[in-house]
Amino acid sequence: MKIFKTLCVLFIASSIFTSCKNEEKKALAYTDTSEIYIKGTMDAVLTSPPFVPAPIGDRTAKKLIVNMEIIEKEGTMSDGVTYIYWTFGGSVPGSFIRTRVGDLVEFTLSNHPDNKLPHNIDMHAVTGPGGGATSSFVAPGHSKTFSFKTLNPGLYVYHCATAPVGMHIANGMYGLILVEPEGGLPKVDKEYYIMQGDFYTKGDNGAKGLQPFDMTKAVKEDADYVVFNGKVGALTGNKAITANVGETVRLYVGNGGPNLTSSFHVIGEIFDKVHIEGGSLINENVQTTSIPAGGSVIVEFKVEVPGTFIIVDHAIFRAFNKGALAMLKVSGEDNKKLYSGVRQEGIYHPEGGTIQTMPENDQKEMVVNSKEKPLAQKIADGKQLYMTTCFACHQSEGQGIPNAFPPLAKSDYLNADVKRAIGIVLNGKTGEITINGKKYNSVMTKQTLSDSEIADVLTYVYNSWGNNKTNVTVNQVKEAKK
Ligand code: HEC
Ligand SMILES: [Cu+2]
Repeated sequence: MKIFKTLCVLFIASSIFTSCKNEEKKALAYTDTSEIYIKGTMDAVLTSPPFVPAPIGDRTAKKLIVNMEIIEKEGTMSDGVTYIYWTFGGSVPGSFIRTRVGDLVEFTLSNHPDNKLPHNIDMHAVTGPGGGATSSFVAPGHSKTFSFKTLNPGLYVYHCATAPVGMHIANGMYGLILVEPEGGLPKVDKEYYIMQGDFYTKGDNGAKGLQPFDMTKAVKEDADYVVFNGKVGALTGNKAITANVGETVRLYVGNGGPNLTSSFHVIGEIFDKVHIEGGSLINENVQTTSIPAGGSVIVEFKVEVPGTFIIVDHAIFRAFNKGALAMLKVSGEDNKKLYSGVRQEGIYHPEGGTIQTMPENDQKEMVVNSKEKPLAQKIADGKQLYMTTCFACHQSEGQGIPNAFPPLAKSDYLNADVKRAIGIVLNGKTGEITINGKKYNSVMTKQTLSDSEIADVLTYVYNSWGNNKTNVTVNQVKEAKK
């Protein structure tokens, strides 16, 4: 070390200085964190998801007082579906705890007197038996205090570890505790807290009413709901997380399980940095990152273009059929250099094996000259299109997916206004709409279809599944464009 320092001094004026400094920083990380000196006491600010407390910045290590209350309460799993959640701090996931390495955390766990069961907490950030579980086991109407020193920086899961452990976790008893390194994590513009969990209910996905926990399904790992932040739609529509073009977003992402590993992915973004497994190793330029049950990850990415970015578990049926779907809404100016939007429409002729491009003007002329196809032909062509373009969201019988994609079958919204329906396929749709008495607040992307294709697909939809048999003409589509 001494020789090293001397070298640094020798080269102080040269560019090598920076690399010496980096070496010293690295050396710091290896100092014995159990020896970090504590200066003063402070109360920890805890936040409920998707928010996180303020960064620690350059504050010194302190005695950090954390008070956590366990609350058992009924909440909403999905539209018309309720569930008795067991929570740390009243939310699923539980309150976010933010500390720095070397803090002495004095942790008090209180079990609300109205609760029915004893609970405890196992924090993966704790070095000690049971991660605190043995010292924190607490009956309703009681509280327990224990303390621990944070020795390793990283993002850690905490959870209840009272028997049957799986059941306590399955009911929502998990959250995240962040231990920042000396000096804090690098500054970013937006930080959010997201945690995945799998849920097991007596009734299958969508079955209404208060749904009790199903132990048999949990043992089989046959989840009815896989969700972010405790419920279907916790982070969609007007509850989406937000950022502005040019900002860097950092997500603290956990996976409470109890069973499933998450294939965490943001559609239309690439993670610039991933703290693998919530630790110190940073990977770069990652599409999908794996989060084990009882594990975490920190991802960072700059948002360059505006739009709605869908956050999913890329085990994709979980996203579109079980609820593992959230949204990040980015506002700001378009950047056509980075992302063009639709530049040209083409018609694909499988027989010819070529993609023929069709500039907008030519298309109009062709449409003017072409006669309206016979109804049966339109329905047949429209069905083909439906099965490749619309089917993924609105489903094969137009039945949609509850809370995600509205039905087209017997849709009062569809049948009330043809022009509006054409507009939706032409331009996409976002914002709250009510279909057959149910509210949807989601995103339908603009569909890349020609005028005659839109006429065909809508004619097929209107002539199927009990709809009002409207024959949508190419001229109506052209009218709607004006
Ligand atoms: C990526 C998923 C997705 C695809 C693909 C998609 N839609 Fe939609 N669609 C939606 C969503 C989500 C809404 C509701 C938007 C909102 O909440 O504002 C919607 C709404 C609608 C509505 C109005 C509401 C209703 O149920 O009557 C119509 C009509 C519709 N879509 C037709 C189509 C047609 C026709 C196609 C294929 C050409 C299609 N959609 C493709 C997701 C999709
Ligand atoms: Cu518990």
